[in-house]
Order: sequence, then structure tokens, then C-alpha cells
Amino acid sequence: MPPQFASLYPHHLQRLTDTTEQALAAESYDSLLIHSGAPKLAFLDDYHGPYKASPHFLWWLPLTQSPHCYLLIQTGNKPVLFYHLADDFWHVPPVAPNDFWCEHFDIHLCADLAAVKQALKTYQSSQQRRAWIGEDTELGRNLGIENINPQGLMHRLHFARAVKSDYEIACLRQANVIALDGHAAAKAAFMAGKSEFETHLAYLAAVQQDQTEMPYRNIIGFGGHSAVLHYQHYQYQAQDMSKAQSFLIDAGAQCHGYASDITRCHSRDSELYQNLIDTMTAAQLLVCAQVKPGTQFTDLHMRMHRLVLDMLVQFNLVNGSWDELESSHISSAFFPHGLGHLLGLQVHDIGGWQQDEAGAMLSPPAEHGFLRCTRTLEQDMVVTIEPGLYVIDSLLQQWRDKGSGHLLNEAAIDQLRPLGGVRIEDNIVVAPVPVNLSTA
Ligand SMILES: [Mn+2]
Repeated sequence: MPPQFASLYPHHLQRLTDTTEQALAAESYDSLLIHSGAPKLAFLDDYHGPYKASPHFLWWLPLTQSPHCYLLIQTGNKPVLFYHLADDFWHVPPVAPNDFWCEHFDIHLCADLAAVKQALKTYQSSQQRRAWIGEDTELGRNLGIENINPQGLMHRLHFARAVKSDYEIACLRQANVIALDGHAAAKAAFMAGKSEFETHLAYLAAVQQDQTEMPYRNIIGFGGHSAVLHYQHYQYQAQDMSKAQSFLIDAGAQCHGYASDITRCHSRDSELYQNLIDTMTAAQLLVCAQVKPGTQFTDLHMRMHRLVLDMLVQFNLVNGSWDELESSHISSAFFPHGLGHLLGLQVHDIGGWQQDEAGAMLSPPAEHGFLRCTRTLEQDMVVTIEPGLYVIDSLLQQWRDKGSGHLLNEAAIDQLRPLGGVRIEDNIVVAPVPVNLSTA
């Protein structure tokens, strides 16, 4: 059954309206103008880069491809959308919106900025009490607003973003359903011997989303490339099918602007790599089951490090006593990134370090600087759980340089090196019984 976005949306809108009105009141504003954003021109060129909508705008409206729009929120009133309806013969002209959310907005169709200015005159505010949220700060001033992206207001909204409404969870669930189709197609392409690039194309065809619509660039790495955390290329050569091969794919999709972020690994004819996948998957699922309200995300990260250390011992990648292995932080040489992050309108959703609505931040522990979430988990937050284990030579060298080289079993590491590494990533809704959106 398709998700019931239309029936879930009114409650989402009410909740978002309440949150925003409280934030405006606390910061002494009476209204807020949010810009959807605009595509950027390349330097000395007449070509625009891909457009990415402002997450503040997407929070209200599922309009992922509507630049030059404005949304006016006024305490106690129906929200107003100034929808960009340009007379543009170069592109397919936009049409007036007609969707499940339209009845909840007063909509003005505006051909240009002058029309927006004219329409805005109907909605008076003493300008000192109106705030602007948008990347183009000059545009905000041009519209007579002095409070540009005010930090106090931003902190309150960013803090609230972490806990999702049922509508948002439905969007995130659907983004997972779409991405899992892509993952199945990519696995089939890999197993059939296709190149990294062709595997990438197979993924896009299956999800029916262009790369510019995706929440982030697909990471598709075979062999040693799977150990490059943000591997940024695609090889064009077909595989050598006479050799065993490993494959890591970190790829999502979006639904109404909400992102999925899923990583899977696949082995073709390598028993070692398949064992590594199976063991990491079991460890990852143990931690996924702990994604409950009241849990400190940092504690889950530390728990995962102990599980990775177990794996390093089990796969004979390290030598030495548990105490020595733990105190040397050797697991960080193999698992150098954070356990996961908040997920939502942004892949790395904002507010992961934020501890309260006033904007207090909590950095991760010094040895775990890449951890993107230090929050105490609450019901209906959505996070990724994405442990990894890789052979990354520059990191291993750091541990050798620190005098911990004797802890490394170089022969076993040499064997794993051509296979790169593994990462398993699922998207989890925080609940007493955590909901895994990525195992549908
Ligand atoms: Mn992720």
C-alpha cells in the first residue's frame, strides 16, 4: 500500500506550526519568511549547478524542485506560499501546484521578485519583528528584513528537527523502500561483473532518481576502493571474473525531500569477505536493538568499538591482551568514523551535537572526533547505525608510528587489504522497540 502522506500531513503541519510559533515567541518575532533557495551560477558561466532546496523550506513543503519560492509564517495565521511561476521558454514551465498540502496554504503565484514584493505588502509586520531564513542574505535585506538567519531562532528550530512526526517517518520509510530497490539492482550488476560505473547506473535506473535528486553521491567501491570512506570515483572497466571481489555500496534515495542512507557489502567468491560481512551485520544489529529513548548515542558508539575489537581478535587482525588492545585505541585504526548520525531532510541532519534549544553543544570525546551525534536519544528521532572495519594504510601507519605496531597482525592485514573493508548501515527510528527502516 502506498504511504498515506495526505492523511499524515495535517498533523505534521500542526506540530511544525506549534514548534515554530513557540520559537518565534521566545525570540520576540511575529513572523518568518523562508526562502526555498536558488541554483548557483558557475563562475564566469551561464550554467547553473544542481538546485538543492533549503531544508527549512522542505520541512514545511515537499517541494524539492521549486527554487525562488517564499514561505511566510505568521503567528496565528494560515501559512502563505509565494510560488514561483515564471514565464520561461527555455525550460519546461512550472505549473501551479496541485497536491495534498495545497489546501493548508494561501498560495500566491508570482512571476518574479517584484510580484513577491507586491504580494507581501498584504502581510504587514513591523519589520523588526520579522525574521528571514535563507542562504541569500542580501535577498532577505532586499525584502526589508533585518533579522537574517538569527542564531537564537535557528538553534530552536534545529534542535526540534531531530524528533520526527509520523509524516516524516513515513517519508523516511519510503526513501528506504526506494533505495532498497536500487541496492538489489546494484548487487545484481556487481555479481554479473559490471563495472563500478555501470553498477552506479543500475542503481539510478532502479530508484528512478537522477544523481542530482539523490541525497548524496553514491559511494560504489570494489576491492580496495571499499576502504576509502567517501570513495569519489567510478571505475569504467568491467571486472576480472576469475578473481574473488568485494563490493561496498553506500547509497540512498529521497522521498519528499527526506533522505535514506544505506550501506551494504557483497562478496563474490571470497569466504573471508563474506564472513566479515556476516559478523559485522550481527554486531551492527545488536547495536541497532539498543537505539532506545534515554540512551546516549556516544555510549552506543563506545559499545560498537568493543564489538569491533572483538571482531579484530576473532579475525586475527590484532595480537595482544584485551587491556593493551583497548588502551591503545587500536579499534579506531580500523573503525575511524562515527557510529552514525541524525537523519532527515539532510543526510547528516543538523543538530547532532546540540544539547538544548538554546544551542549548547557537546563535542564528542577527543579520541572520537568524527562522531556526528552526542545527543541523548528520544522517541521518534531517526539515526543511522553504520559501523565499519577497513584496512586503511595511512591510519595503520599512525599506530605503528606510535609504537603499537606489535599489536597488528600484518599477515592477516595483508590478506584483507585487497578486499578493502566493510560497513553496514541501517536507518533506525528511536523507540522502546527500535524500528529498522532499512530491512523492509
Ligand atoms: Mn550515513
